[in-house]
Amino acid sequence: METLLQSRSSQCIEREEKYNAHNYHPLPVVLDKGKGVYVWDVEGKKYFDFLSGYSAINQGHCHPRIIQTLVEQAQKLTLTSRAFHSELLGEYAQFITSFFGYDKVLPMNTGVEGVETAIKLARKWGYAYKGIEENKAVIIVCEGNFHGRTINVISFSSDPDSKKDFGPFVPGYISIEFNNLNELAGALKDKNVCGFLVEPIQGEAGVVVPDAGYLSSCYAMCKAANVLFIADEIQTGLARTGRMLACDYESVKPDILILGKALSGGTLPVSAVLCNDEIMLTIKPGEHGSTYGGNPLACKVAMVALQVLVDENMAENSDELGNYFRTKLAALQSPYISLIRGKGLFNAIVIKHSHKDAAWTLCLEMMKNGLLAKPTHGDKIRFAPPLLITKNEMDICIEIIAKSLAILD
Ligand code: IF1
Repeated sequence: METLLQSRSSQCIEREEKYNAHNYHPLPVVLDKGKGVYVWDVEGKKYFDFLSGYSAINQGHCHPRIIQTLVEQAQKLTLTSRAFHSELLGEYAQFITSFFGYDKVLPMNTGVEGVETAIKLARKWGYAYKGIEENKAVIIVCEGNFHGRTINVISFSSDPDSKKDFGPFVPGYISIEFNNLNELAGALKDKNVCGFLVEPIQGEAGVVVPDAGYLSSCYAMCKAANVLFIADEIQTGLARTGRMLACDYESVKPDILILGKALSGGTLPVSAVLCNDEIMLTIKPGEHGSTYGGNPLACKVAMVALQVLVDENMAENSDELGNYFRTKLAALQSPYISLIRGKGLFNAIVIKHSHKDAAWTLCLEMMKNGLLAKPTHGDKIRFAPPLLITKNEMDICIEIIAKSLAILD
């Protein structure tokens, strides 16, 4: 029976291989259901989800309040386009701008659309308020960044896999080392610089946490150079790192804040760019937009997704359980874990082993033992469960990780 049942997963994988692009290399697990911190595969096997849709499912799979809101609104009005007003857009815009303390929001859909929008706003602002010569605006970015996969955004990626053979690329970016204030100081000397775009913690690079004080120093240096500090909190934001925003750890208020992923609780693509009027009003009617941006369904869902984070104290839980997780993981004293790093429930380990695919092997073993996580950039494994995980559940997960490490012996 087990063999027969297993064929269902392999049939699903075969069909996907045949008809779907091969732009990912997923773990060999086929998911069918999700609830809270758990997912089930097509054979009914249960797993802890330690990826959370790359931090899009901070509120947990199929959160009841979010799903109820989604279903109710979906039966009323889903899309008007921005050719007409919808009552929900104004309600949402007021809600989210007051939630984060900005004058205005520009609603988009995917995270990379949010990043593109922020880049457009920074350039517009640079020409209008900094007197930068037209088509000369420059934005400083960090090596190791991940901000999405459009041609413009991969133009400033330092990851060869993200950009090889996708050229030609878009000019107007200076790349500096992340967590290096001297390099930022040097780049800020360029009078054509209008913005500094940074992830407060670099996610895809393997949850790279900068030195304490780095963000606040960057912010101060940008202010002194009349340059916009642009925070990509698409992955680090929305309680993932133990604060509502990772920038909150240093009381930095970005000039432009970019949100995505968990802004919908993992139900549909919703992103948002927040800033004050001087910057936001540089974009005039007809100069930017998207078919689905600010649609009523997204507005309604995003408000409840944000409210759930607050009502269920998810930032506090992320902070507490994140510390607990790193402490318990370190206590294993595994010879195969050379580094544990992260903030809140945004963590990663670096695997030390003679086999180059050891991280993948460990992830396959954890999958067999009921926990789903995936390597990033070869030797790092990201651990990012939904933020409602309990201490008891975390204890079970630590045991699964400890037991699975034996595969590397
Ligand atoms: C993939 C990881 C990658 C992001 C930050 C913008 C975006 C992302 C900080 C773009 C998206 C996703 C994309 C997905 C895998 C995942 C990811 F870092 F989260 F692990 F790729 F690096 N800024 N991250 O993390 O948002 O347009 O995707 O909504 O492309 O493989 P998006």
